[in-house]
Amino acid sequence: MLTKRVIPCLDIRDGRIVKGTSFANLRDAGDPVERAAAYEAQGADELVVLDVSATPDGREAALHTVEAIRRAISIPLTVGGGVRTIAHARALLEAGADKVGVNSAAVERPELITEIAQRMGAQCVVLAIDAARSASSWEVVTRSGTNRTGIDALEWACTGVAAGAGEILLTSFDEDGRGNGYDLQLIRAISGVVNVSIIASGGASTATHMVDGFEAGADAVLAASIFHDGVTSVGELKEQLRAAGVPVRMMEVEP
Ligand code: 0VR
Repeated sequence: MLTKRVIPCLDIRDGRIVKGTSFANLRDAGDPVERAAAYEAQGADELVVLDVSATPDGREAALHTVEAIRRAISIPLTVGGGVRTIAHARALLEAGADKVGVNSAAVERPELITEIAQRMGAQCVVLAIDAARSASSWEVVTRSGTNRTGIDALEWACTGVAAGAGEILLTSFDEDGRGNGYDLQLIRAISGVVNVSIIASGGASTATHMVDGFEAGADAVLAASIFHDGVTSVGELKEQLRAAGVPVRMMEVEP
């Protein structure tokens, strides 16, 4: 069985880590480079960096942040936030990202997924789906949760994978930042309609939440708040996941 991945997420605005609840009420949560290096040392399998800057200047700063993070870590790095063109995706990959995440721009123009996959490989394309509960399913939300698209998240996942997405970063808008666990029904529903890896995101605060996420069909678990707030470390979580029978990569302990 493939090892399951634990992935910290750095939401970055103007060069600083920020964190909120359902993408709002953002508070400062530290220095990106320092936290990235700390998470790798704790045993993180990958890192996701999400640029949530609101201005073009912020976007420019994000490229420099990606370069600085790349110099500090050697684990796989996915970068998303505001990726709208091939040129932007290429700039992020040249700055050191291994994969790029696309959300809003892909919803508006699904061809973007195919364009990136064809030029850089499907393994580079992470389709970020932010999903909010609706009356009968889940709805895709874009632009940092401010735009409810009316698009069914399950249908969009299928469309995105058919267009060339190599992986899905699945964030529950409702559970983001609340620490009550992932939206397990959402993970179960999406994993039932696509055959690419799913990274669960939004709401995890304990190892049990992560075990539940894996059992619901996730191949990897992402978290932000619990790591930034020091609730636990990646290493402690992985010890608990291993004790629960989850195949995780454990750090070699120095002799
Ligand atoms: P927690 O582990 O619950 O803190 O959340 C993990 C993950 O959902 C968030 O780090 C991230 O996806 C939230 N996303 C966005 C945003 C945060 C602030 C502003 C915008 C966005 O557009 O996704």
